[in-house]
Amino acid sequence: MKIQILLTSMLLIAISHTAQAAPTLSMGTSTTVADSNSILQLSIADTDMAYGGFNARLEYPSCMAVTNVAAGSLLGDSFVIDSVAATDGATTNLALIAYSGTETFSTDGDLLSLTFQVGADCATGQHIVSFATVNAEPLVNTKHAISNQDGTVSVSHLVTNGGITIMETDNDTDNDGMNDDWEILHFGDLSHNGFADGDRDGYTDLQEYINFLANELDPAETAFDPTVANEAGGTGYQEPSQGGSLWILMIPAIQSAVNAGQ
Ligand SMILES: [Ca+2]
Ligand SMILES: [Ca+2]
Ligand SMILES: [Ca+2]
Repeated sequence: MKIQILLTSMLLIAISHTAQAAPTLSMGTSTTVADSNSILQLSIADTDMAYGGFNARLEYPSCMAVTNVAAGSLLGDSFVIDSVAATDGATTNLALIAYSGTETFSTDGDLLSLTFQVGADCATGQHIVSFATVNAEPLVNTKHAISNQDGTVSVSHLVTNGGITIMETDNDTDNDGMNDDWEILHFGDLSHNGFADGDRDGYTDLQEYINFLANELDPAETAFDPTVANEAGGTGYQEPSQGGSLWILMIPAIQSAVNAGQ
């Protein structure tokens, strides 16, 4: 009942629309394996004013469940966050609301961090996490809404869907310890052997994969990605060689060895 009262009181504002520039609510994406946890961020971009709250109803396959909804970096302590899930056949709906009578958010960034439990029965492939496109209630906007600073006006906005891609397990044809789907996702092919550190962040590609598999975040709370520099200090971190990439040091040595063998 609590969520319905909140939704009704907050979302009546969504009936009116204004000509404000359009911020965008976006669901993040992730890649994981079945029977694991995966975190997606609900973020906002193209902000140009102060906002007092928002609601959204997300839809995703019922083989996944949201087990935690936490405030993102944009929401201060006074924000009330509430959610309720309902499963309808093969799809689950999650109604979310976050508002504060005193604080606002006014810059681009993360609003909520959602932990998805990906069931062992989830098929491999892409699973869309989408914003609802129809109202569940005739009198209020249950799809999604963003309010202005004092909650009196609903702001025109856009939404971008996200999703979770579930990789096949036991899919490592080149026997380098890294799932082939994960390699192709990040590198485009299977040419990497795990020892390189292409993003020069102190974690080898294999270590990035292991940390990713363990749902581990780096010290900046960012997911591991072999193409994006992660914060130093996480599991497996090793100070990168001074003067730049290990590759820069190794390639001349490899080249000279090749030449010597010719
Ligand atoms: Ca592989
Ligand atoms: Ca790296
Ligand atoms: Ca990285």
